[in-house]
Amino acid sequence: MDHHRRRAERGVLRRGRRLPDQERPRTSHPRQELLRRRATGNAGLNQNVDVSSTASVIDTGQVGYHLSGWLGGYASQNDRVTLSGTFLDGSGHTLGTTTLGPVTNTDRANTTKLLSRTASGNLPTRTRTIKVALAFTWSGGSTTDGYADDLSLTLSTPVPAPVLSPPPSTVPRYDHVFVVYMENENYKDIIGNTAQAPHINKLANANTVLTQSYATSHPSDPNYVWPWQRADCTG
Ligand SMILES: [Ca+2]
Repeated sequence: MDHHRRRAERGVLRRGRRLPDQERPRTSHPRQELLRRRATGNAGLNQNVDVSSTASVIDTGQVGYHLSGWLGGYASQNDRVTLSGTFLDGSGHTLGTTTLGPVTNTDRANTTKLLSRTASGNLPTRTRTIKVALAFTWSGGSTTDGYADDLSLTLSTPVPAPVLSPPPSTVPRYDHVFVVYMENENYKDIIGNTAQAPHINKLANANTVLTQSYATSHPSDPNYVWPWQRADCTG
């Protein structure tokens, strides 16, 4: 994400390059990060874009925005998606909105596909935040089949990244950290096995068990190095 271009966050919605065969939209548009919801019901996804760092330019009233996206749905079902941008002042009050879609089943001629939708204009003066919201509306069937892809919000002026000011930490430092490795037994053979491993289970029950921590490879040597490298520690 550069300072010219802000994209809506994907977040809780499933993303992927493919849909199930029976629901794959027929479009020549190359999908990169398709958004859809799987269960029934409505859903929303929001991202607040802080543009306060370019306030002085916005307040001239000459900063343009361009909101765009590919919106669609499944067959004759009217499951649909709306993309909106809400312009907020420094107190969170709404100064204006712009909306794309929804693309209804009628718009799609009851076929499964995505259609391009765009909106442009000038930011209201005093805009400090742009709330980008994606709203999925369920109509029928066993899944919510509104689709959205290639969502983009572009401003005509650079937006420098806001300066972050982390609060001072009040967490005390550890004087020492001891790590004890025990291996050659499977997790399930130890945790819960109070008959053969009463002490480790007592420790586990009284403290924290990292249930999503996994070995990186076999044999064991790389596992001693991996926790201390400052790379991806999620495995
Ligand atoms: Ca549906």
